[in-house]
Amino acid sequence: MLVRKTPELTYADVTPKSVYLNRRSFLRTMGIAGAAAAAGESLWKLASPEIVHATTKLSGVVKSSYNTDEKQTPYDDVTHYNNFYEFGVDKTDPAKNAQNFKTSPWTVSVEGDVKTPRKFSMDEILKLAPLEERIYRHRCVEAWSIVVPWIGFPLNIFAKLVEPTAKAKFVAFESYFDRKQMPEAGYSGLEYPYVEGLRLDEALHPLTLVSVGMYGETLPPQDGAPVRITVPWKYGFKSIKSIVKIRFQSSEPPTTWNRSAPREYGFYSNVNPNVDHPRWSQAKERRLGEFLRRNTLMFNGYGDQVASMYAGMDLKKNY
Ligand SMILES: Nc1nc2c(c(=O)[nH]1)N[C@H]1C(S)=C(S)[C@@H](COP(=O)(O)O)O[C@H]1N2
Ligand SMILES: [Mo]
Repeated sequence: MLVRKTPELTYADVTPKSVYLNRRSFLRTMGIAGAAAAAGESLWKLASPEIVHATTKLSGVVKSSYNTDEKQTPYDDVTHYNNFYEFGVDKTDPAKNAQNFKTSPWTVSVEGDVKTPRKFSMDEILKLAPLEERIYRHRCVEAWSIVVPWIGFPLNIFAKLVEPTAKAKFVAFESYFDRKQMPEAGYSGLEYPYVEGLRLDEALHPLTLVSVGMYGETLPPQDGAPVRITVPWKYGFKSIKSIVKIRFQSSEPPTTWNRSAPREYGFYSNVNPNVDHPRWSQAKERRLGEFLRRNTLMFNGYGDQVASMYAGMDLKKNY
């Protein structure tokens, strides 16, 4: 079984240099100038396999009141330093291996203990609610962090449409999985499809976002196209990518990393600088593109909004 490596990030690790090196060797081996001319494509586009999957601008995006004013992480870092184990375990793998991921047609089934279960097409999802820009901090359990301008709407919009019954106490999420499109998945040692879950109150919290875009455009495949969940006060692995199912249910759903290593990853996984990972400290983090580490904040800095949901809970036990 593959386990996460101890995060010993150097500056080189947070600079996706390998991407540029790959681009250059691709150029050399392809004799690209001729190919580009023949295809009527720009040289740069043909030489950059990682931007084959086109993103499109999202219009009518409104500003949100939940934004951090911290400096946004450059797009190139957010799209070339990813965890998306279905497409490989190295941080630079998803940018390379997810480009031909087929994200259309796409439907998300919202089901379970609800009055009116419904399947939503991507076109429907894009029109469900005003799309907001949410500039969130994102803290990976591996002690790196990013600031991303997501585009989306609160997950509670889905709940209003399907009306969970009194039985619903949790929400389970499931990612798309297709071994043919994700041949690298086998190397990760994880069970697929990737699954995650939230308690009902966490899922309905206004900060919990259904993300359909970032940096003004639709999501690139390596960041979870065409639709993912973003939960900013929890470790990054709770923010499940490329979802096809949202299920309201009475029992606590299994989650991928908890299944794989229950001693290391709990169900709640709230960002908590005071609870070490069994193999490393969570007190500090490295913002991609920065050299000096910063202190990790309780609930990733969203304590004012979310701490009351955990009142009376022992967060050392419920990690
Ligand atoms: N389906 C799926 N979702 C996933 C993952 C994954 O491997 N598969 N990795 C998680 C982890 S560990 C992190 S840190 C974030 C990374 O999101 P980003 O690449 O958009 O920054 O996605 C999360 N969602
Ligand atoms: Mo992560």
